[in-house]
Amino acid sequence: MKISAISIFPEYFQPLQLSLIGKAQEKSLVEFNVKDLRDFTHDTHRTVDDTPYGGGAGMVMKPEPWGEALDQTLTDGCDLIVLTPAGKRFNQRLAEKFSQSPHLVFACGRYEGIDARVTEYYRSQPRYRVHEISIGDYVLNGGEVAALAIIESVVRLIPGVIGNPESLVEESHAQDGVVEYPTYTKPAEWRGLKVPDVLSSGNHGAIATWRAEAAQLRSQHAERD
Ligand code: 6GU
Repeated sequence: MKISAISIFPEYFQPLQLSLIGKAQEKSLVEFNVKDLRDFTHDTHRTVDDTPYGGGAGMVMKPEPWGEALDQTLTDGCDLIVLTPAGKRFNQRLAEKFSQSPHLVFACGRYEGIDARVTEYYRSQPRYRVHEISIGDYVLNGGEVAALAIIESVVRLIPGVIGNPESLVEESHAQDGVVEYPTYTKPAEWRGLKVPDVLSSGNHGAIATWRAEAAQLRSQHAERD
């Protein structure tokens, strides 16, 4: 899979060289590249934003640098992911869908967002799929941190990235909104707290039942959809 990101803060993506994702790159399972949006400006100040039509606070990202950057980055059949708090809420289903893509392109907006014609234009191009995505109901200064979260959740689903693929089946959210059961390891007692007896019983049926019930309780408590 190819992953591209466009941002005015390309250094944000430095952590992708670490750990799991770094290894996936070494194994050529993913190829990551990041572009600086300011490289697609033509004025001495490398301007990427301007005041909003209609007035109001903040600045809006200009369409021209985004158009030039995206024209040079998008490929036929790619998924363009525009990060915005106004987007569709990201979840494990979308992570699974994106993990099937040949090429993900992350457009990281800052300030009050990107001129709305940018998504409108690329949506009108049938060779691209455009997704406006949010990672939750809170406001970040820009899309970079959201892109990092999405990239990590997607890359770990690519076959060969995770050592034991069975861990992907049981884990939290793999089954429609049900989170994982609580887990324990040695010692059997820690600070007066004991590991539930059933887990040492050797009774695999009883263990499975206990885990299913504990997962249900946890899911209700987490109040997820
Ligand atoms: Cl994708 N961007 C910004 N700026 N804030 C967010 C977000 C994205 N998702 C949640 N909050």
